[in-house]
Amino acid sequence: SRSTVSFAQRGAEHPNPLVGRLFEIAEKKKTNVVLSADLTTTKELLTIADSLGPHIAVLKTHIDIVSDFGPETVQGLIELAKRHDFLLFEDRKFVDIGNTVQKQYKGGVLRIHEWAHIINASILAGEGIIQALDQTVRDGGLEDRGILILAEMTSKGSLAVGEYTRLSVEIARKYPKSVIGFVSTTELSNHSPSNTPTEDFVVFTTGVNISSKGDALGQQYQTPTTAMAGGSDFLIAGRGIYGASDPVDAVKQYQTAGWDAYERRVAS
Ligand code: 5BU
Repeated sequence: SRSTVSFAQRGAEHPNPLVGRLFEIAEKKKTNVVLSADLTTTKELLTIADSLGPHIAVLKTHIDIVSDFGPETVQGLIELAKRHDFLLFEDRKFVDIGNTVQKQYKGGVLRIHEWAHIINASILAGEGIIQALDQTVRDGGLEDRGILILAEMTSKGSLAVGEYTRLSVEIARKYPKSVIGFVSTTELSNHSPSNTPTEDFVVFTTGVNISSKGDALGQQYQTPTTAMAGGSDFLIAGRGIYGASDPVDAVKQYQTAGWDAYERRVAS
């Protein structure tokens, strides 16, 4: 299993430079927190990104919920990502046929490919979607771009289970240049380094909250500690952090809980 290997070592050994950078940021800042910044105005989004930036490795957006989205939104995110050294992850959940997702990824009003280091996609439509996004990643002229496959979801009654999850891994293996890992609750593939030295998928886990078990709309939570014990590498948390009365204090709690669990795991 790769989950007991240090981020520093995994980053150094990883063939994908974006993953190298991700692990480097995590080690440098001692954080594996991904802030799910589900704020709905540019000002709120940039304000929270600025104040919590020092404590996170990645900022996850739903850019289509920003009511006054414009060039300043993207410019602001890019500047803050540089200033505080975090990556940008647009949680767009691409799901359509290959030809359509290429246009949604590169073009439109959102131009996601220009600014988001990480995107995610579902394999509901079959392998063609990953093939299409992989093509854009490789031919797009930007080096640091990666895809996460949505292998599981945290909402109640999710259909992304069993065979679906297994096929997510199978497809991921075919696109090593662009697919960097999964959104899932566990380490789905644990080939030992001697087996396949290049296989090391990064696990991003949503549904993380220290003080709540879920919401009224089907979200189901676990804590940073249980997520890390289950094989997660990066913890995605939204309302538990930005919705707290003191978000800076909250993000520090998630940072400490996540990093302590990581260090225990690597030491074990
Ligand atoms: P929360 O406030 O921590 O519940 O926000 C969770 C975020 O992660 C939110 O942006 C969701 O859209 C996203 N999410 C999720 O909750 N569950 C999943 O399985 C996936 C994404 Br994939």
